[in-house]
Amino acid sequence: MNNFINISDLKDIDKAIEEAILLKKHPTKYQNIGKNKTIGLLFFNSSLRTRLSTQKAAINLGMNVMVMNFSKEGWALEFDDGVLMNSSKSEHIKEAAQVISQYCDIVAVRAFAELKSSAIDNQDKVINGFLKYATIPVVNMESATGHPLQALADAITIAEHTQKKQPKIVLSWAPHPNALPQAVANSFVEMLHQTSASFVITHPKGFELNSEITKNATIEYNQEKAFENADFIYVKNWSSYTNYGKTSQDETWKITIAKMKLTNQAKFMHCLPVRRNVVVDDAVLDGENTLVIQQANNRTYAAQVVLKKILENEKK
Ligand code: AN0
Ligand code: CP
Repeated sequence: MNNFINISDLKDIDKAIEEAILLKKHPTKYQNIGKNKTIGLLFFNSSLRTRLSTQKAAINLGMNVMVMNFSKEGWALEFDDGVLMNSSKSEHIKEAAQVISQYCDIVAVRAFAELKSSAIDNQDKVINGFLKYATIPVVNMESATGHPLQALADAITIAEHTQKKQPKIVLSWAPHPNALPQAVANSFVEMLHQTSASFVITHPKGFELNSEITKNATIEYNQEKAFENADFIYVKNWSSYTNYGKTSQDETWKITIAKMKLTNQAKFMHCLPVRRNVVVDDAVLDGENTLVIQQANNRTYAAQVVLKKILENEKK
């Protein structure tokens, strides 16, 4: 594997999950793979889990890590070609990516959707700018359209908590005060498409995800109906794709104990950060069926599997 931009960059997701579970048992077994190699982690947005777990994964593989909060510390970058750079942008991605490629062996990038225009966000200019001009492998730490490291960690967590070949997984929208990207939901759906799980997406009308990503997935507008017999409830807010960037705080969609009781004692999942009692009630988040802390732990092994494959330059 050279770059990790989408979950489909993994040749075999089931094998990657197995390998991650092995790495979890012996995290420092491959400490020589990354010896004298450097990863640069570039953040255009805030992070807790992605920053620390990717750093931890690289350390477990013996790599050196350089972290840069690009939005605060870097020059403002221009991503369009052929522009007259006489405004606020000081440096073009063309130079920046080539320069970074001389200092690092892998570059990982976080750059969220701006949620102003789907046409612009779908171009995923930041990660694609790095892909175009960097001469080293590029890893997606949440781009405008996807968060595949999260989806891989979620797949690992689900595998660890079910014996079923076809568990019922529900991706449920939940309310939020801010307009949030669709990236986490997109990658979760892309990941589910690659597994044998049966899944349902539930959200209010008008909150459909990009139909190219959901393809022929089942969509159920009645959240309570969707929850029936579920083994996993994966919760995420996303702003509207069709009415791009519009949000909703409709509290009838909040995750409550009463709703969880409709399920097959389902496990509760969320990528974090989560707003308590807005997205989900304390009683659910603090209950015995929550997997959120385990999910965050698996971010390390998801990243470690990906970095290991890149370091080994496994052919697709
Ligand atoms: C981000 C999002 O929804 O994409 C990051 C989640 C991993 N969440 C927030 O900004 C709260
Ligand atoms: N889940 C996740 O990506 O968390 P951070 O935004 O804290 O990295």
